[in-house]
Amino acid sequence: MGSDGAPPASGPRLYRVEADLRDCEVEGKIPTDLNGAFYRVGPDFQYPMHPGNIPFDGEGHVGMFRFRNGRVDFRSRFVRNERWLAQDKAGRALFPMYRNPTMDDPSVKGLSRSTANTHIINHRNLLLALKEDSPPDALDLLTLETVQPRYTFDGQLPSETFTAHPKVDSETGDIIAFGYEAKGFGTDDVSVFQITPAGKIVWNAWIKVPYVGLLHDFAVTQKHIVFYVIPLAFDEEQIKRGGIHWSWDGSKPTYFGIMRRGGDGKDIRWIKGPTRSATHVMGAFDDGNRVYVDVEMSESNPFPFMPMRGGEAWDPIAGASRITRLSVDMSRRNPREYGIEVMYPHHLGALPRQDDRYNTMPYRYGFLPCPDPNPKDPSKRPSACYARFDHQTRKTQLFNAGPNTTLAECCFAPRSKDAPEGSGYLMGVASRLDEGGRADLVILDAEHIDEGPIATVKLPIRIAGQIHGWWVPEEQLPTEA
Ligand code: V55
Ligand code: FE
Repeated sequence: MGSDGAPPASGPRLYRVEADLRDCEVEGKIPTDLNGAFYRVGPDFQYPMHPGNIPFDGEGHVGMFRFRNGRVDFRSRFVRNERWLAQDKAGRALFPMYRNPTMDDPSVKGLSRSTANTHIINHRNLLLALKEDSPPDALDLLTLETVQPRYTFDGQLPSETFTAHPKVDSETGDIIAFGYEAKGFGTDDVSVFQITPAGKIVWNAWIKVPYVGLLHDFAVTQKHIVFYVIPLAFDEEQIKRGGIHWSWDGSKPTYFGIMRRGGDGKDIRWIKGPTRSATHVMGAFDDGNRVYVDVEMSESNPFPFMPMRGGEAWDPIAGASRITRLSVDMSRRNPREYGIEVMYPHHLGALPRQDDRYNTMPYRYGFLPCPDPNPKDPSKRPSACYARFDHQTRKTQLFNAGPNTTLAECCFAPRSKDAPEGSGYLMGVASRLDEGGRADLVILDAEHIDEGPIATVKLPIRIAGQIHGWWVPEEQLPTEA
């Protein structure tokens, strides 16, 4: 997870502050063509973290920056799903270990284990809060009240789970999504499906993975679907010992799996590759017979809190990721390997984004939070930056958030529905460590991020940490007075 929202070094173990702020203070000027809402979600523990548990298991806390005519309101709420409500009633944690149901309190049998803490998207008139081990929870887009916990698309959801990284088809607006461990805990079944904007599931295929690993994100192009199986693998022994779901098994290869969209999944080709980690996709596209998938890639376990299966120490250098272009020549009947090209060797970072209107298409611009690649004073901790990459020229632009600040993932908002790629705003939450983690939402011109913020929304408080965020333009929000 991003290191934003850092708690102070001392004080209570929990934060949990739900907020409502009208007409927030702004430095600079909110552009009048920025209308809609920026949603974000991240883990915020409801009860103190159980020993041995990890930050990825905190309860989902959703934040909304609502932009209207140059003004902005902020609201945040916990997702009041089955888990949160049961724990609230009991007054204690009932799901003490990340994705380990053997540790659950017996009273919660049959309830959804979802924390809903990873990603958030709008669908029809709902906001779906996502955790990849469970179905979504549906919230009201404006009040952030949980209106339909365990949302199954009116019973159509073919999988027991739903990814945190659905994609939106650039042509149809359909959602392409999948569930892994789709037939239950630890199963090697993956269900892939397509949902229309009206909420009808119009395509579903089933595949099996070579081994059960963290299948956090995937890539969708106009013709293909690509999975990437990494050695953060299901660890049955560790689970029996009361530990978390995954450990890093450095003896395992990666598998790059490609299938055609619209088929039955039997055509999937698994291509073996070197031991690597890749958790997030920046963008993916077809070009002739080649399929390209741009990911954040590291040589080993990127998460210090995920155990190493061999007991070795976590390695921060091998765990650092870079934007890396993977590609496969699909004109060969049996591709034996996939291409690996590190695109920007000097920029280390995770949580890449693009202009999401290009989810399935050739794209030119990508964005990434990264430490300053050229710090002026190398003896100090490098400042947090956002980088903007132009894949056509391979040139980069940098926004530097200044000292003692962390930056959450950024999110792109187009200037208008039909604006050219990358024309619009890039926003993200900066946490000021010298001010107890107080939050600023920084708004940049996405074509000139090096010019600094156009506007900064100054919150008076720290807000919950963020994993991912999502922009919803005004025309996709319900009308309100
Ligand atoms: C990620 C985050 C998760 C998780 C699995 O960034 C992978 C990746 C916040 O939870 O459960
Ligand atoms: Fe993610």
